Parts: sequence; C-alpha cells; structure tokens
Amino acid sequence: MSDSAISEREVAPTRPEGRTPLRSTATDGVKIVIVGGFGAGKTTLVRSVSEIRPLSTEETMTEAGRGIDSTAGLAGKLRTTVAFDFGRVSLTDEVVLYLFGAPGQRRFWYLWDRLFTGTLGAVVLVDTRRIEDSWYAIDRLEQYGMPFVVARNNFPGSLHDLGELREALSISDAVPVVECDARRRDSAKHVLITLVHHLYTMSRARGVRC
Ligand SMILES: Nc1nc2c(ncn2[C@@H]2O[C@H](COP(=O)(O)OP(=O)(O)O)[C@@H](O)[C@H]2O)c(=O)[nH]1
Ligand SMILES: [Mg+2]
Repeated sequence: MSDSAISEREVAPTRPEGRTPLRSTATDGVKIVIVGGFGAGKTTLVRSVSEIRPLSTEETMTEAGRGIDSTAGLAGKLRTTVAFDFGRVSLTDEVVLYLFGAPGQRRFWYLWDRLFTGTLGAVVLVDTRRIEDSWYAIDRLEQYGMPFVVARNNFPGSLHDLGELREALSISDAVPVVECDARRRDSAKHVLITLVHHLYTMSRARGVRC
C-alpha cells in the first residue's frame, strides 16, 4: 500500500476529544517500553496507538544536532524526542498498557535504566535501512533479561525479510519478529498484542502465574 493510501482514520494520532477515560474494569497495568534507533518510528507508534493524547517531548531539530544525530536516510525527520514518549492503550477490559518510548540517541541512553524500572517487556522497533542502530537496544534488553519482541517498521526500501532480520540481529528463535506500519493503529496494536502473548508464554514457561 502506498503512503498516501493510508487514511486519516487509520493513522488516528489523537482522538478529537483528546482522551478516552480509563475503563472502570481495568485491573492490570503493564508498563512497556518502545526502544530502537533514532528515526525508527517510536514516537509515531506511541501516537498512533495511544487512546490518550500522547505526552511527547518532541523538539524541532536544530543546527546544534548536525553531526550528532544522523538523519541520513530520514528525509522527512524534522523533530526529535528529547526525553520520552508516553501513551496508554487498553488491550482488554482488564489489561491496560502504559507505553514509554525511549529516545534513540546515544546521549540519552542513561535514561534507559530509569525507564526500565517496573517494565515488563519491550518492543524493539527496527528500521532495516539502519539496522545497526538496533544493536544497542537489544544488547541492553538481553543484559537486563527483559522479554522483548522485534518489529520491523515497514519503511519504503526495507530490505531484510523477517528471517534475514532475525539473523542480522542474532536473536534467538524464541523472540517474536513481526512487521508493522507504525503509523497505523491496527498494526501498532498487533505488535503490542504479540508482546503481551510473548510475556504470557514466557511467564508460563517459568511457572509464574500472571
Ligand atoms: N513510510 C513510513 N514512515 C514512517 C513510519 N513510521 C514512522 N515514519 C516516519 O519516520 C520518521 C521518524 O519517525 P519517529 O516516530 O519520529 O521516529 P523516532 O525517532 O523513533 O521517534 C517520521 O517522519 C515518521 O513520520 C512508517 O511505518 N512508514
Ligand atoms: Mg521520537
């Protein structure tokens, strides 16, 4: 599908009224982080899926960032996240995900330790045109022993198929690898559902009751 074929409704960045109240039946809050390289689509994913007006600390990129934040291959990228993105999505009547998008640039990596506190799982969003930008995130998650899924964000010219991507990232067969279009709510939600299934599978394998 071409970029222009994606309708406003599918992108659904914010509700007109700004927020959807948390359901009174919600009992389980799950903290999820979205990580990945600069420009992989983290802010886009949080925006497209969040049912509250997403908190974002986006700033316009300036000359000062030239040579520090590489925008090679990111022609449309004019803004950057300087702290983190935050959004919320109700998966079922009971389960609510709280999404934290971590800034991708190296100079913000020190924030990750704090963001990981209380986190149950992560999505690594990958732009396969800049695959090496994902390695740090995967190393850190493996170091933490944090369950994660990999989502290939489908930018035009994405080369690797999902099998090649798994190989390029040297991740185990147990880690789900899916594709997505971070601009589309249904696609972003599918990634999150895959992660939640993965968390359940892993906790069952460990004999932990969820
Ligand atoms: N074609 C295409 N563009 C995307 C997609 N996801 C994000 N973008 C664009 O890629 C750029 C970087 O996305 P952004 O969410 O800011 O990346 P972040 O640095 O990881 O937060 C923005 O201009 C987005 O509009 C996608 O799935 N397809
Ligand atoms: Mg961002």
